[in-house]
Amino acid sequence: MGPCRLSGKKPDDKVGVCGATLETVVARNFARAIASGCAAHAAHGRSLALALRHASQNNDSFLRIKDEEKLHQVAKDMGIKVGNENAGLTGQSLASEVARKALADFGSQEQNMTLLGRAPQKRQEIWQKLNLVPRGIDREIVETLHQTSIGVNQEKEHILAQALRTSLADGWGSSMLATEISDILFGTPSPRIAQTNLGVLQKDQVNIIVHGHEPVLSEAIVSVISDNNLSELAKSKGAKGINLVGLCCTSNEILMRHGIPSAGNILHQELALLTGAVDAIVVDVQCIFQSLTALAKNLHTKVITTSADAKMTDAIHVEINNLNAQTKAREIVQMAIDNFPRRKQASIPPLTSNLVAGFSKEYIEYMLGGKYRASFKPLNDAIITGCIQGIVAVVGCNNPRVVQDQGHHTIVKELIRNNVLVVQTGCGALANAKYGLLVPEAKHHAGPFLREVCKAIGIPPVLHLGSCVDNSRILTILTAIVNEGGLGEDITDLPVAGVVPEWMSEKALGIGTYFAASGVSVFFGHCSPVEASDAVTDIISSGWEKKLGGKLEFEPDSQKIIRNVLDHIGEKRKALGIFGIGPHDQEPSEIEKRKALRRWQMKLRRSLQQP
Ligand code: MSK
Repeated sequence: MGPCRLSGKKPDDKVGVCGATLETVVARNFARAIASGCAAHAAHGRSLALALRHASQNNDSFLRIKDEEKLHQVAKDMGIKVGNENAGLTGQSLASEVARKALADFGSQEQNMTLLGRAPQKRQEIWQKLNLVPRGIDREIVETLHQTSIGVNQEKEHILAQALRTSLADGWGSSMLATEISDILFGTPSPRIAQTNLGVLQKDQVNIIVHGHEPVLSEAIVSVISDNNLSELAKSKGAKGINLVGLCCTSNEILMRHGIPSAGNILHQELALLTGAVDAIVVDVQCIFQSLTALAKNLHTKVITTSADAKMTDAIHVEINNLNAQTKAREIVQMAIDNFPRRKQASIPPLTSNLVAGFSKEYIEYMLGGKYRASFKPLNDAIITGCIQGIVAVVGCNNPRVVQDQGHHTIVKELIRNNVLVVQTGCGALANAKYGLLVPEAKHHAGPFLREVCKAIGIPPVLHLGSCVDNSRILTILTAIVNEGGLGEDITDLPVAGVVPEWMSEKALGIGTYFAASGVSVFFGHCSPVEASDAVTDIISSGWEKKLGGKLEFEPDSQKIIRNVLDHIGEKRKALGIFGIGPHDQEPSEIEKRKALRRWQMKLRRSLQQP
């Protein structure tokens, strides 16, 4: 009995000791992985909701309301009365009510969650009709774990429907809450120029890496790092200063809000330590390799854990909470400074690339129309005229089963060459940042249409949208495009797709599934977690596509993924009846291209002239 994997057993008539069929076991394991991924985002979202509550109750906390406008928007979307009229709430009391409602979303048992109402009306109706509306974040995760335990839910479609429900509680629930509350507390991102790759480490400075996911730790360190006393202490130990850098998704958080350099994505964590130049690596939760402490034994590097949820054998534990964050952050920086004289040989590869990080839905609206005419119209017009063929989110991890960053780079380069605007989050964003695709100058890699759009607006062809919880920004952007009009009535009508070339984490499966449930088709690379069962593979691809408009496909060949994505975009454009119909290899003529471009430029000018 167990673990229920039935590995190597095919065809589907093989069963486990309890009679569980291969397809039931595969569906259960897939649903469990999704629940686990969603639980990671749930813990992240909850910790930010608690941070917001703390900020609303403690005037002297380092946690403050930094973006009032975002607070008001989120409050309105949660159905809270804002402002002084009609007993509306403002300031601390408003923040407190938003925190209360956010926390209630986790514990809710039967009500719909607060931010689900942001989705297009048609999408909400599909969820209602298919009985996929999540009842509460924690409840759906618990339900999935219960239903997939021995002898409970045995019908593959029913198990997979529960996986969809759970993923929706993540995308439109915990991840969205994490993103929105991070913006409220630390500021909504706007583009910043920064650097990435191992060359951001400095030979003559105290190097501190922050690694993990939740922004409270990194923001606490950022808030103390320029303290004069700490700089003086560093100088007294022979260092020229203190160099704070990020890694993995924590890096995305501080890149997009402070422009703090990034040492790279997940597979750089051991490499960074191997330079011998890291005086402390400070971690919280998720994607942190257990190998770090074993590696650090051969070096002078201190590995410091900070989360009550995660300890590592042989690491130093300095627990950070909302009350003590700044004091403990100062202690951690001092430990790194004290460690600097113990540094022996350091060898830092001279590799850095510039990137522009920090495009949010709010900034995209602003960049397309200015403060008074903020709008998605020019973007919709660019899609309608064919200047932008579609939008593809290329997201997710690195995986040592494949060459690091190769999948991300190959796919993104080909998509932008085909005039597809790419948005990236997480480790994928850092992969292409290293290749120099996240700067406006990268427009020369883009097709002629997209290049002109990038030139007119002054953006890179690949937009950095944040960390892995910030995939929820993509949901709000797609909803804004639908609401702007001209491209159908639902997310699934849009010429968009998701790609996860080097997926590894269960979180990536959760994210892909909430996109499919929201109507977006998602193409995963390298291997399939459900390949043992053709029946399950069919349900999550053609089965979900019929019901939801979105599907999951697993394809190891990057070239095939590119073709599938471009064909998918072509089909969506055809269904909308807009210019640029047809497969990607049928290039429009030069005259058609020039006409389309002129049409879009005129529309852009007109929309900028409107009062
Ligand atoms: S860190 S989940 S490896 S994107 Fe968010 Fe990167 Fe994947 Fe971890």
